[in-house]
Amino acid sequence: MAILITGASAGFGAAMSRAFAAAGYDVIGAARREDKLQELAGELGARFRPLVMDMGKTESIAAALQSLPEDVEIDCLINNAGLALGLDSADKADFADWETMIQTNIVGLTFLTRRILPQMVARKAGYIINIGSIAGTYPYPGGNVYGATKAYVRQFSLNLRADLAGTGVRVSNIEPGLCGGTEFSNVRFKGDDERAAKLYENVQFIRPEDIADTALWLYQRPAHMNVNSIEIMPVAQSFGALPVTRE
Ligand code: 8X3
Repeated sequence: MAILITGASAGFGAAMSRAFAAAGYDVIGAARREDKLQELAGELGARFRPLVMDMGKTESIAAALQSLPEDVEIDCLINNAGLALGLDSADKADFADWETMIQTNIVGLTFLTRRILPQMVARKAGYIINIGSIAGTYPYPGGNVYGATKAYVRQFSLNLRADLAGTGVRVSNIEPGLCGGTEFSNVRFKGDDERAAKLYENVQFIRPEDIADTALWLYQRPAHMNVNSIEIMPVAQSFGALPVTRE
């Protein structure tokens, strides 16, 4: 039995790989960057199997799965790979960025889930843990397509539960808010590391280890218990009033 974690080369994915391996589980860590995966393999040893996979390309996902030994059973799929690109308003955003987010956050996640589910249903056990976002629930300026992809992940998670009734397969959506210590904002701001760093200045943000703890806690709940969704913010982040435009 193994835990398949996408986006394992950094951030939440690397932290979850560490947490699950430390808890004694075999981890298959999937990502594009083989050198990063090999580094993690060097650190985690035999419990960690690197799997080179580009979540933005369904052919790459299919080929990576094909390369796994036939007897590998995946008991938990953690759909962590995903990205935000840009924070421009919808009339100015780069459509290619939108396509990339849709391809990775929606199409890749959906394709991989569809490929893994039959073996879980056949075993009448398994767990899909999706990494959504508070952006899937709360709109914010510039969140446009990123938030929409995460709203998809939220509803897909809930609808999976409807389809999987009676199979014993569990589904949870973890919805993090402001998290530091990942490449998320460096990717979003396309290498403008100063802008990314500003977001986390003087804030006690959520850390990848917090999300990893949560994923492990979910996985270790008894088989009869399903947490549908879990929304996590730093104490420093809360809600604002809805803006009103006055004439
Ligand atoms: C990450 C949280 O608030 O940057 O998904 O969209 S946020």
